[in-house]
Amino acid sequence: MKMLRDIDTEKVHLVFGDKEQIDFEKLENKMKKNNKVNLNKILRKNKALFLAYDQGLEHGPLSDFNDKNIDPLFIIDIAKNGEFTGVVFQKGIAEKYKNEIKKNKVPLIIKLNGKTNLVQGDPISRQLCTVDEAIKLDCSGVGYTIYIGSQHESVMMNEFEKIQREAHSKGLPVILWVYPRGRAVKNDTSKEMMSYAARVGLELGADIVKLKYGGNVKDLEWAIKSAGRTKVVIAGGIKKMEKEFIKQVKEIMNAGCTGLAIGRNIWQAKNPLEIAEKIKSVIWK
Ligand code: FBP
Repeated sequence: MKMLRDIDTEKVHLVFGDKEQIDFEKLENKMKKNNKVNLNKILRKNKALFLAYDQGLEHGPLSDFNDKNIDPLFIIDIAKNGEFTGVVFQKGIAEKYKNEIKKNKVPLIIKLNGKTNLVQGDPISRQLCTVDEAIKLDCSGVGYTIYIGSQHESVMMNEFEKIQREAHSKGLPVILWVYPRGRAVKNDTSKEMMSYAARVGLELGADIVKLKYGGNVKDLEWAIKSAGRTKVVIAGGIKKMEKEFIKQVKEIMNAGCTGLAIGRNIWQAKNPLEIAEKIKSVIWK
């Protein structure tokens, strides 16, 4: 048996006697090796606006939801009509509302880990969905949270390392929520903590790191520098007055962020599409 390599088409041929056939396994491995992470599906003109909706698991339905936004269909509708560059769901919602997500062509980002807020002490958030399951659900990216400063951070870092490797080998972008938390953390949005979180995103190989912003632009600029080639998006936090929120979006974008990954400030708003428009006009000005 002879092996021939066709450089131009990057195919690997096997020659049996005078019969030549393509070695599909080798071909697939080679393709995977060359696979570039595809961020295009979740970015528009290199900017992002993600609609986060994992709060049902993280906070419980009573604290965040009303009669409208408790329904995932309401969120899918906002994501579509508000032209968000991605919507973030846990796998349960992604599975149960698969048809509507597909029909509305909203780029799906599956959050691979999560936890409730019922457990006390240093937080730990374990993997609940695999990269392959997320791919089967037709996702365009995967997300994962690490609580740096928690005594359990190494467990999450280790889990994330495997996810990052697998996702990248399949061309899938990885968004890392990095939230400083636990007894060791005094102020989770201080300059030290924001930039540490950003740097963890870069060091662990995230394509995009999601941070909480404390309101000091200079600190954010340092955090963005610390993230190097990892893009930075900012979380929304609890619902704020619209004027105050838009002002913050301007600060965030002027500082050099790629965009936002927000939930409550959109789907708790009286008119979610109206505020989404205002945010978009800042991001894509
Ligand atoms: P919000 O814009 O609603 O703050 O959502 C961002 C987010 O990161 C969600 O993805 C997540 O559910 C939530 O915040 C977690 O917030 P916390 O851990 O601070 O309770």
